[in-house]
Amino acid sequence: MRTDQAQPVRLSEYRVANHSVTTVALDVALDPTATRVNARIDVVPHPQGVAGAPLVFDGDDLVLVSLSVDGVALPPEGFEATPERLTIFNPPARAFALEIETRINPEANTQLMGLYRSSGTFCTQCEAEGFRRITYFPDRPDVLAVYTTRIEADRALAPVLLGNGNLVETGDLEDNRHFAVWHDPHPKPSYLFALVGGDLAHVEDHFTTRSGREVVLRIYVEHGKEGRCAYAMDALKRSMRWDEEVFGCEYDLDIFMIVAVGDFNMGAMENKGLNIFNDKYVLALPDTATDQDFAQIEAIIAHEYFHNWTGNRITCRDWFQLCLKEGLTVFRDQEFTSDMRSRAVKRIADVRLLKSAQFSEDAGPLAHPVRPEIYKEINNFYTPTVYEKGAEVIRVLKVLIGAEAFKTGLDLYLKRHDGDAATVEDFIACFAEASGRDLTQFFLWYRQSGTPDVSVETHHDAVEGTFTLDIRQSLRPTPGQSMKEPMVIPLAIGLLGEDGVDRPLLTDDGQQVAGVVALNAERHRFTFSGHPTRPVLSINRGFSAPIRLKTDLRREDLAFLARHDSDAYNRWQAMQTLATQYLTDASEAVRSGGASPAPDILLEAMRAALAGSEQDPAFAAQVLTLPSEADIAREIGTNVDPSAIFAARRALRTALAQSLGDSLSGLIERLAPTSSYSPDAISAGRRALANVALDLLAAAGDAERLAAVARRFHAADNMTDRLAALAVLVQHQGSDREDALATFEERFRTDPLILDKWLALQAGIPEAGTLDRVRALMSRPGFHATNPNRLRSLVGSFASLNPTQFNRIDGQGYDFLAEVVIGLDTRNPQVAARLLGAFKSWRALEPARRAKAEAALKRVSETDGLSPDVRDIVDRSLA
Ligand code: 0A1
Ligand code: ZN
Repeated sequence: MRTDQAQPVRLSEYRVANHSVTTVALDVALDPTATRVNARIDVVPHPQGVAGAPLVFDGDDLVLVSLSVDGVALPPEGFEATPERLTIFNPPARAFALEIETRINPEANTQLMGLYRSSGTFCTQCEAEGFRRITYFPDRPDVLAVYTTRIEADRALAPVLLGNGNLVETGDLEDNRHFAVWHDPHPKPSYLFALVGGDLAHVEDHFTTRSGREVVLRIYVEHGKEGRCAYAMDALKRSMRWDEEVFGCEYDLDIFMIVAVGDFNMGAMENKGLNIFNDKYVLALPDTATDQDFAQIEAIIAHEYFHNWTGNRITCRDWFQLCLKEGLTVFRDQEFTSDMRSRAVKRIADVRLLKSAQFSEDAGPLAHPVRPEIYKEINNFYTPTVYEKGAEVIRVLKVLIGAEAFKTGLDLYLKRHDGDAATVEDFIACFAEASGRDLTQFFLWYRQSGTPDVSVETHHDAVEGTFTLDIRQSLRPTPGQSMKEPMVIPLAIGLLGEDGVDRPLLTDDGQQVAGVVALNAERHRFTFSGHPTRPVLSINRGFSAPIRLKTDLRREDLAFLARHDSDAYNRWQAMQTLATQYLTDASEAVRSGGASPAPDILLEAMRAALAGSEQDPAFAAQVLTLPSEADIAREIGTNVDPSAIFAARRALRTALAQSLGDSLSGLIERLAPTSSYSPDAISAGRRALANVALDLLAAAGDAERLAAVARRFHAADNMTDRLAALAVLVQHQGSDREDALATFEERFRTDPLILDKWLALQAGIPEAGTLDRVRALMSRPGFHATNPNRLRSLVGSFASLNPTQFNRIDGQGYDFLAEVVIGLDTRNPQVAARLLGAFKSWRALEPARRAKAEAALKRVSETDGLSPDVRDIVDRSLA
């Protein structure tokens, strides 16, 4: 077991491996507690490596059984094998074959890295550094090799044996054993290796690629769950077609497999030809999955599939380049969803996620650049910054150089670097070449952490007919970066006339300009002519840059933009800004005991949005969803009092329920379904709007309205409506809540994935009794405290989605999380470290809570034998 002595790894210290590997033949005899692994590894000294250097391979928790070079066993003085490292002191200075036998215990593997068992199925997870838990290897992404995997097992225990690539041979062995041999012709890094053995069912389909390759598609699941795979399969076929049409990327093996497992640390993994998924992102039927689940399944199936090119065919030179595959693949899956569903609604959802998960990371002690330059534990860098901001930065690039040069650059990248382990520099060079632009300053988006602040002051000169924007940018210091340079920031803009229509953008000498202004210095002035009357500025349209924006727009202007902006994203943003401004003022008033501001303008804007809502229900659902408590806390920034925010938000919701009640009820009636459930985007949008309206309508706690919600809960014929009604009921004390929770539990008691939703809703109840409820749920018999999905649903939801209860003034919320993290760390450090990340905004709290949070973090820090994962997070959090 590794403990907390990790040394930092630095980008500046990258060196090629002294030994590279051309081919790997693995022979794995599966056994629950004693799996034998024979690896034959063809090694060559790297021409750029240190000549005559010892061979050093990585290991983690390994037991060496035997070792030979070119078929001859090595004498004990010729090597050293520890659980963490294999060193051969004088390896041959030419190509040679290394044979390594190790013994591993999948049953005892609770970290879920390397080879482990999930409900009896053998499966692997090798990204980032899990392959070294199977055999000794240069476990780094720039060592690419061709793998052949032979797997054998007891036929009854594991009738299904899967590996990367194409199946080349199967056969029977003595003692009811059997084997399968898989060969993957595409050189790959060890993190993309996978194997699966178990008693699984599958569904099968086919896909013909544009050049005529026939591909078998299979999804493997537990027996009895075959009927829940249809949506995932359909999403896979649409992803394959779309990637050919939009990016020119074609699949390159004869079979593509997805295996769903119940115990998985993350969402899914793009192993070559053999994706392994958290079953939450595969299994779905109308009665078991919400619209949001369907949308997530579609996006994650696409994401993992798209990695086949961006990640697998072109991989990363080292883990500092993680955004090279993740940012780009998120960008690609976002584009896919935009094409499958509504582009504007997808953009809004992505920006919501970026702000809630990434802006908060950037503002706290865990801030790091999209491409970090130092890490202690790479598992802690699978972050919203690398993924979501990594995708945003690519979008910034596209806005800066234009869609055409962007496409040329990407085509060039896919062609030039096919088969490479590449860097972010390699990637950006393709766009510099395609656009003829110097992208040196743009590269700061990868190097500087933190969210740029941009402020805009406007000035209208009625006599001259000019409208001037004075724009300033700044970037606050972040851990390890006290000085910052100005960034290049493209801002898409429009100027609306009194009629709500965009006016032409004319410079002061009368030239018409396109709708993007780019900042590249600390201050800029842009003057537009032809405005005898004051226009209303719409800026950062489509969220063209991931910045925190302050403007001098008045509340009336924001309400005007919410109604008229031709940019749908900015119509939504205007309403959010209006609501956020109101709620920050109202929270401060609650805190100081002053009078709350009048919400009139906001109420009117919401009323107007409601009136037009049926034209685009999915969009309207977003507009009518108020900023979350965490959104408001982020806006306030320092000295945050979660109780005051909650009170202000609840008062606004009550006011909205009272003032818009009739319109909301009418809307809900008109949105009632006329046909049976379908997960398509249009139907999902109608349900989303109805459920947002339902939630608002019940906000005042009116008994009659709550009874109507309870009826809706009992009558629902799909999980979306059932869960939405339950989510409303749990917010309100009383018997309806407990009845509904009991009904739900009774109905879905045998399905842990569905009960996760039930756990998450209870963890989110904003009442003092919730912590006891969460503790009680944790100790109920069906709760497997080692399963990542269970933990995330209960503990993760409590810590991240229940601001008033996690931030209890008595500090018990923090103590609870610390206790769970300490207990879990010895079994699953990765998940423990992720849960601990819920403390990421602790320094922004008001002093009393801040002291309690700090004490809890210190308790974690003082625990003996912490994993490197938790040690890294707690140290950075306290630094
Ligand atoms: N590459 C995967 C994410 C992933 C990372 C680490 C894992 O190990 C526990 C698992 C998955 C993706 O981007 O989907
Ligand atoms: Zn990914």
